[in-house]
Amino acid sequence: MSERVLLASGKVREIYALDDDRLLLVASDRISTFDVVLPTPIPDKGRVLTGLSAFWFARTSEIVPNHLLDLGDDGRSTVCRRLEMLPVEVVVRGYLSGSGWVDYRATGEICGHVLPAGLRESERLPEPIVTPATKAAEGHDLNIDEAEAADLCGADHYAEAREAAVAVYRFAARHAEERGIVLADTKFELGVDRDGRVMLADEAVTPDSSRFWPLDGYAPGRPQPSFDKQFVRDWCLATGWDRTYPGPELPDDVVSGTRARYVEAFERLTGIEFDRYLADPKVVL
Ligand code: PZK
Repeated sequence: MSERVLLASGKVREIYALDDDRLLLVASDRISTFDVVLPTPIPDKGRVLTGLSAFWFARTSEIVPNHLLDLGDDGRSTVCRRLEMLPVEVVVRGYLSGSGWVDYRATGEICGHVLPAGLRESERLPEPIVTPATKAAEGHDLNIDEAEAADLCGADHYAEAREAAVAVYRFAARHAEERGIVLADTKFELGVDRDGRVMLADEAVTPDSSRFWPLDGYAPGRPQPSFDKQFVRDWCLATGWDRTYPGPELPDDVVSGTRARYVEAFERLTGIEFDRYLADPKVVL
């Protein structure tokens, strides 16, 4: 008997308190593009993201402990340890894209990291870099440098968090590349338990917290297509949508094509048939 008390609601998921020590995270099938949640869900998207997170948590627990306690039979909910969350998101970037590319082009730096001159959009960086961000008022992320992140988290907690994040990124990026997916960057959220242990929380290395690019056709010098959302983005923009609320309803072929891309990402990365996950989610653990 666990009463669920809604703690927070994100764009595409909810988080409930079960008791003082445990939370329930539930991933919906909602999809956002250009920061707008669309009116049409993508069936099983929440299950794909939940299964991928659980897969990575299970395979990286020797690198860094994590908040995962149990995976629900519905495939979209997880029971997690309740932590004191660090007030920064820890983004690890292995490639030059998004706000990193914007900042690099303007200044030659990203979050205080001075990079070699002449890098192209989407190019692989000499080494992965950590670019922390804070949640600004309107839900938008504000990039900060690592000294500010250390001030906000405490130097020891930040140092542990960033080392864990880089190690998990390296593990996941290598695994993904062997399966035909470039893990361009990924955002981690970490927290601290009662005993002061830094742990990975939230979701881990999903398409919603990362940039996944198809390795086939990867070429620096231009933006790369998103492994999961490119059909949705292309279709939405082709309608003439101005990227403000509300977004357009998606036609069936865009929904089914996008679902297929999420399922393909799950199957390539986990090596597990998605139907097996639906029958018994714990196969990813
Ligand atoms: C926590 N969020 C963000 C996630 C939302 C909002 N293990 C944890 N302990 C304490 N707090 C959190 C977590 C985790 N994960 C995460 N907010 C609080 C978030 C999902 C849906 F609406």
